[in-house]
Amino acid sequence: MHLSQTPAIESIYATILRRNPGEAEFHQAVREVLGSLGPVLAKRPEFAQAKIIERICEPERQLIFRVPWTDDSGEVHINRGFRMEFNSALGPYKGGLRFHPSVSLGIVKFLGFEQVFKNALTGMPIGGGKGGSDFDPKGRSDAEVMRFCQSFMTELYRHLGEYTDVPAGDIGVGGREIGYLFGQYKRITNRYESGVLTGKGLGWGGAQARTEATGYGTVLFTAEMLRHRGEDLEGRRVSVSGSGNVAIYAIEKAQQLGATVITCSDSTGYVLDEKGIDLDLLKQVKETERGRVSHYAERRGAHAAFVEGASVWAVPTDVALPCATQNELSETDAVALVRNGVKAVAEGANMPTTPEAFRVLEQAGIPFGPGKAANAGGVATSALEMQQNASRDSWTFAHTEERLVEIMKHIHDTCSETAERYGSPGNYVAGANIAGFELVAEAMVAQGLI
Ligand code: NDP
Ligand code: 2IT
Repeated sequence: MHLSQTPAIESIYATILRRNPGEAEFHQAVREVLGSLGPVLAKRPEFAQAKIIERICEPERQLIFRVPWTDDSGEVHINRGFRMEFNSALGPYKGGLRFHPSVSLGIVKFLGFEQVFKNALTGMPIGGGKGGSDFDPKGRSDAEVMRFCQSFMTELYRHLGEYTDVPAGDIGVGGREIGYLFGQYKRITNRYESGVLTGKGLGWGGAQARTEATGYGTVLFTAEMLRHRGEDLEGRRVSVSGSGNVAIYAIEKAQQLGATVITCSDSTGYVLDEKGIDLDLLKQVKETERGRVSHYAERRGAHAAFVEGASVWAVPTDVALPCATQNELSETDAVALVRNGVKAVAEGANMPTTPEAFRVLEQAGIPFGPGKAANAGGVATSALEMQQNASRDSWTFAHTEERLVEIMKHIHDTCSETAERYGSPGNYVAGANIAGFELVAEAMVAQGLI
């Protein structure tokens, strides 16, 4: 399969495959970006001369470490910790931590790679990084999660700093985990360095609207895509996958904009709620009780049905927002969405759409917001949290949300104008990849051989 018509890029990609064996998700993420870069190299030979693509695909630093901890019965467990410090041309490494049994080197590398371009698109001074562990927090007590976080930070702290590397949450890492991680960092370093982590509690350095920002931003991006076609979300049926941080606040913003959100899901199946998701109940089940979406359906009664083990994308909908995890929207799903008349798709999760599914949507002319643009509101608001921490200030929810709205519009317009400038009008994937790449590449060229 040809990446683009550029043999030079084919050869770079072949080398990346050889040097990163078995890292399927990383290969997929690299292939998608490199597939957009042929026209950039043609226009800007200085990037090829400086071997920017080869350098940008190689993380600046890769950390892998042992995380020993004891469970409540005293049994010893050993997990693996990762931090991918991918690129610092635009600012300190910035990106979340994921705690999930599937976390591996290839997953963290793909997430770190995506983060580099996403963070550039925000226009904020943040480089790209990502980390995590194959630790599974599901079913663990608060005390177990705390001991794990303390052990994880006992190794990671030496690599962090508000000017060096600033983690945040991702799958399996929310406010509780950030609290335990921050406490241990402060204890080891004897510094109240607020800006070393984002997603903190509102009473101790966290930013208003950070919890909401990824989901809100995804819907704001979707609304912008629709607006450019003379449409909006009012009265639309929206399908969301996942039921975690991103999904919950995507549902909230879509409802605020007049849509009816009919689905949510977790790894066991999906809920179909034709009257529209009852968000208070979903928050109670997921955020307070850490329960499953099947519990939501049981409590919602006749309005909602829980469908076990099936794909949420089989449900007819106007707008699809995948907000769970990578490769959750397959080619078959995309065919079903198109057949059922979907009008827009935007990725709240990172790389939830397979390349084959994207091709189906592209051929059908469906506006498609790639994760590195559509879900960038989370990390952008993390950068706003860092800004508030640096100035020892704290902004109101309304002010922070206003900034988020401006940022998402800026990202949308940057992608749209860049796609147009490089001959792919309406192609947000090309626009996001090229605009993110140009910003990082220009900084790398200016900073010498780094
Ligand atoms: P949460 O842990 O809060 O929620 C994750 C949700 O996705 C859960 O409903 C979970 O179901 C589901 N899920 C996770 N793994 C799988 C899997 N292998 N198969 C099926 N379902 C799965 O995470 P977030 O909401 O924070 O993250 C969701 C996505 O958004 C991720 O791709 C993340 O990288 C991305 N993202 C997150 C940002 C943030 O600020 N948090 C910012 C930008 C992107 P279950 O409980 O059954 O596992
Ligand atoms: O994928 C992402 O952008 C995140 N998990 C959020 C990163 C951050 O630093 O806020």
